[in-house]
Amino acid sequence: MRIAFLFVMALAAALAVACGSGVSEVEHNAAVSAARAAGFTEGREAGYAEAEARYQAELAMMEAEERHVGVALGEWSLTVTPNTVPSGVIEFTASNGGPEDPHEVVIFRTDLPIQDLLAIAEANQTERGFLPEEGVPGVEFIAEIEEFEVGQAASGEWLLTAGRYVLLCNIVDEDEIGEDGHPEAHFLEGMWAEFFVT
Ligand SMILES: [Cu+2]
Repeated sequence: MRIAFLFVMALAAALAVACGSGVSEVEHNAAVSAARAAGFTEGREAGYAEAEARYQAELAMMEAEERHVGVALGEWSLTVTPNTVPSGVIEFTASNGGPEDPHEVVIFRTDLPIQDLLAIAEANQTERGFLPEEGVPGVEFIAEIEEFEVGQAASGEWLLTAGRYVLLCNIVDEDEIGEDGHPEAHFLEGMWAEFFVT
């Protein structure tokens, strides 16, 4: 009787050892399932939050008041006022203060420092002083107010998202040769300004 009892205890202990890994495997599987469920919920909520944020941003833009920005052009300067506005539809009104040359306003979106942009324009083999409007890594052409005469104003409005922009006059005048022996390039002469959308 005592021997039988010991045998049963031994069997129970053996079963407990055998089941030990079995139990932990069940627990492990449950933990994996729980983690998957949590991850799925989290992922779905993250996806939803992202879509919601996008929708709210679009709504904000549609409801946003139109921003008005002035761009004063001269030889050789380009001044943007104000130079920081919230994202939305932004109307740029440029005025050419002369005294002689027509000007244009090209809007680029870029994080490159001005010195880099000037160097790229200066190294342009096709047209020295012209910043290429495509094909430059990190520089995205956004929009342009076409060339217009002294004493005139011209405008354009675009929906701009948050970021850093550079406004510049990209005219290279082949008929005017500067003191350096090169055609006059308005960008290289100093017609540029940074512009920020928040
Ligand atoms: Cu110009």
